[in-house]
Amino acid sequence: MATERTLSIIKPDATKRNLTGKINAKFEDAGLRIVAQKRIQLTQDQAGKFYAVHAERPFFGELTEFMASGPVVVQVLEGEGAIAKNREVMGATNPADAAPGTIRAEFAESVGENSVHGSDAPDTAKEEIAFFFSGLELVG
Ligand code: DAT
Ligand code: MG
Repeated sequence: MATERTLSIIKPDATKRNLTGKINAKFEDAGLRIVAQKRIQLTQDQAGKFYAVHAERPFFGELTEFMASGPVVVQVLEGEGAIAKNREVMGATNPADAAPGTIRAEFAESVGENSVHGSDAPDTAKEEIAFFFSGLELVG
């Protein structure tokens, strides 16, 4: 499998509870390398642009309000099959369905406040990395 990069976000519920280090340890233990990382505050409008694919969903307002409710840590993870591996380490969207040991099983509070985002495919990973990081911030 090829080396890939994927976009990860540590969401406001997790940054508020000071879980950035514990979540990063899960990534590193799984063989993912954090090759770019920054802590930022999104506006609801920016969160809406990032999650535009969900604009018609009934939870869109709740989702964008939550994503703007506090700081997030956006990061690029790199490794063999990083996109799928990250989704595995994250666990299912709803923490009630997430496998034991996954980030969402251990830390998520609800389906909405579920601690992490991860890109779901090579095309979205590329778009989502470019949404947050410039070429200068991405060393080889
Ligand atoms: P994922 O984050 O696992 O890729 P998704 O892309 O289906 O899940 O949805 C994006 C985010 O939207 C998800 O992390 C939390 C929120 N969300 C999804 N389904 C929801 C629901 N039924 N109620 C509230 N928020 C929801
Ligand atoms: Mg998704």
